[in-house]
Amino acid sequence: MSKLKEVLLKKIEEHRPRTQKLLKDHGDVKVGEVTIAQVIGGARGIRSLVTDISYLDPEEGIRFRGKLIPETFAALPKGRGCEYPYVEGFWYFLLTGDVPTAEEALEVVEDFKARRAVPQYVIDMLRAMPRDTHPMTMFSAAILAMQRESIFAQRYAEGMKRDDYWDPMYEDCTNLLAKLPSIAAYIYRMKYKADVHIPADESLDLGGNFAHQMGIPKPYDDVARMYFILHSDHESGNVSAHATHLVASALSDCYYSLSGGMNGLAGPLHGLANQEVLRWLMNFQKKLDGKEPTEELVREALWDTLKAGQVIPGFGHAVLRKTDPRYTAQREFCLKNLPDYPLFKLVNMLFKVTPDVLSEQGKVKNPWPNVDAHSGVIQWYYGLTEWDFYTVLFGVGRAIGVLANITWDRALAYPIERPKSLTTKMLEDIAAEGSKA
Ligand code: CMX
Repeated sequence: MSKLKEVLLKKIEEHRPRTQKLLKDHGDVKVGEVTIAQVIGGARGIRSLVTDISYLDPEEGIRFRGKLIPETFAALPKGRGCEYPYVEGFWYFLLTGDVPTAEEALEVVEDFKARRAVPQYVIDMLRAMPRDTHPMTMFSAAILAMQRESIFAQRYAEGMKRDDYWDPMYEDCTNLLAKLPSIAAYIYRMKYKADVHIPADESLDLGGNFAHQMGIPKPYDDVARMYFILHSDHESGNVSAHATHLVASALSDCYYSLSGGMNGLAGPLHGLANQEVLRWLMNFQKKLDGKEPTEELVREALWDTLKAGQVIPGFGHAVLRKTDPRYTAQREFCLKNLPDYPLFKLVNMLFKVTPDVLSEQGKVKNPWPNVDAHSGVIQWYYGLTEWDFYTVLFGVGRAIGVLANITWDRALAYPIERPKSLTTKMLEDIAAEGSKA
């Protein structure tokens, strides 16, 4: 058994009694109350999910296993000459809560390399799809196509003890995660780079090999590591995490589950917002017709978007009430590496103007930028200008978090999800009772 699996098993065995005790001794204790606004309003704020892998505080932003983004970047082992940690070491960290040593992280790097090869039938299937298919559709289809590889599904069919579920789930999740960057790079080069492909380089870690297979030189390897880690996890209630967890709760394997999660990520209110930001910026530049952008012109364009009944992509959040630290981390990268880049300056102008405009409109609970407001700028700078690919990058990153989570779902035997519905008439009756009281 690998070191990572040994540590994970120990953590699972230590954790199980905590969940069992909560259920057995305190199952009736109330966690909160639910209002009609929450029932109609997308379950916003209802506390009904458990994860120890990340926690999102509205003011402070995300913590991965208790660590803020800068603390995470600082703590994890990095390759020689790299500024950002190994994604594989981050996987170890998310799964176990322990910061791996360089040696432990490198063991995972080697394990991922051994699992990296993409089956030929996945390539054949991608090639059979019309080339104008959205890259997220291709990505999700590729994940689903590999379901026949599932060790969990096989072992379940053979009859396996519940306590053992986590093991084949871990194997499936690791197999799948190790292949995702190569699948993404294949889709990218097939669609946008004249169908010319670059074989994997066995000497490289996940981030390094992704940059290599994309055909983008250094420091894009570090950009990839930063990007995948930043997008990995945002606790469990966001659409991609929740969808993955929901599908997995039926004991569907990780191929079915992650494909479901990716389909949610592909929505414009979620992960697709990063491509929408670029579309907005490019339309704006086109309207400028060579004129220098000014704050006044940005303000006008923002109001045009709002008046047309559209959202400003990259701004607002269901939980956060401050600027997203994932935005700030990317901004800091830009300040260091591309401070004078015109697109970065334009994004800065949006950062300055949009919160005022959204506050003036008076609808949003959070007028500040989220992660998607910034991601396109860095990609564009390094030559990745095909913005409809951006959500696939988000997807590779998001997979790290959600696959770690569903491995733990199996370890703690979380049951099938099944919230209860009400009819509108029932809500009206509850409302009438509430008004009387
Ligand atoms: N532009 C215009 N209007 C916005 C807005 C924005 N950026 N953000 C929220 N609103 C509107 C909502 O549509 C809602 O309007 P209605 O009352 O008419 O329905 C109102 O403000 C209140 O919404 P909220 O409670 O502040 O936000 P929600 O929790 O409902 O939605 C989110 C959150 C992210 C979907 C929303 O802010 C949004 O649509 N943002 C733009 C798209 C985006 O950037 N999505 C990516 C989020 C991060 C990610 O998941 O990747």
